[in-house]
Amino acid sequence: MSEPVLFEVQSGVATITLNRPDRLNALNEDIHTHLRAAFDRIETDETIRAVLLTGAGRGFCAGADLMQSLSGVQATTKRDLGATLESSYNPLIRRMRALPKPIVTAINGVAAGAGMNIALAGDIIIAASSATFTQAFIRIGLLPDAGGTFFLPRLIGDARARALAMLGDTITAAQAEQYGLVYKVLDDEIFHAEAQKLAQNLAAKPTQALAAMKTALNAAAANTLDTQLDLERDLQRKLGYTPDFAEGVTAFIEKRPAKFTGKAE
Ligand code: T3D
Repeated sequence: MSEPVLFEVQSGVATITLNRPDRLNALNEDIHTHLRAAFDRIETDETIRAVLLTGAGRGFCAGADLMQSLSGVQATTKRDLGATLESSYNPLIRRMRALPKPIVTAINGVAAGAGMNIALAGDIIIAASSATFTQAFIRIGLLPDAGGTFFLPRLIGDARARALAMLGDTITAAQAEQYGLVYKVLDDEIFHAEAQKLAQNLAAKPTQALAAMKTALNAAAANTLDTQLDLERDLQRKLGYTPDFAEGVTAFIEKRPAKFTGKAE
């Protein structure tokens, strides 16, 4: 049987590929277990400086596996979905946002339900031209979870967020780009190669600065301007002592490309 999650590290990039293509990479406990292991490694391996999360086959991820986790006996008994979110989805979203390394979510195909919201938890979201997005929850009587009600209005505004969530409409990659849901749409033929290139570009950047950006941008959602200015000051103070700041300035003066190590000291 093939692994439900493929994990590969190359040139500072950890590539995670959800790998249940016949189920459009729907999430079951096995996938969550493998994702936890992947993030354990990413968090501790200093050679990993960027993450690429994508899917195998024609789907990115179709959300929770409705056949396995909500079928048969379980569907007829009352089930605590909050417990599933607490044990699997919420820790994943929290880890992705808190990870001090950039995450590219590369949406190669359909992204539905929690699959779409995991996509939105990435730092840079790119989509193949054939990708589609749907907040499928309403079709099964649920609300968007895995951070959907947080990410959607912030990315595309309240009006569109409410409509997508309440109607469960499917939007194309082009619409997602127009709404500001994704950074860029790329042709299917070049998508995987371009996604790798983007992740490798990030892996060669000053990692501490990227980590500080994540901290600041995550905090901005809840902070006042005063608090945010203080946070920027504190983070910039730390960055000023990193070897990558010294290297960046030296390279600028010497008119050569900078070679960043990503190290804190
Ligand atoms: O505890 C908890 O689990 C709570 C957490 C909830 C979080 C959630 O994510 S709830 C939302 C769950 N997801 C959905 O409701 C989406 C269900 N899927 C669909 O609506 C459609 O499949 C898609 C719109 C995603 C794609 O449609 P289409 O026409 O391109 O493909 P398809 O033919 O429907 O699917 C292809 C196969 O994948 C098919 O299997 P088959 O017939 O070829 O054997 C289909 O059953 C399977 N599949 C698709 N989505 C799921 C799935 N199998 C299990 N779970 C799925 N979510």
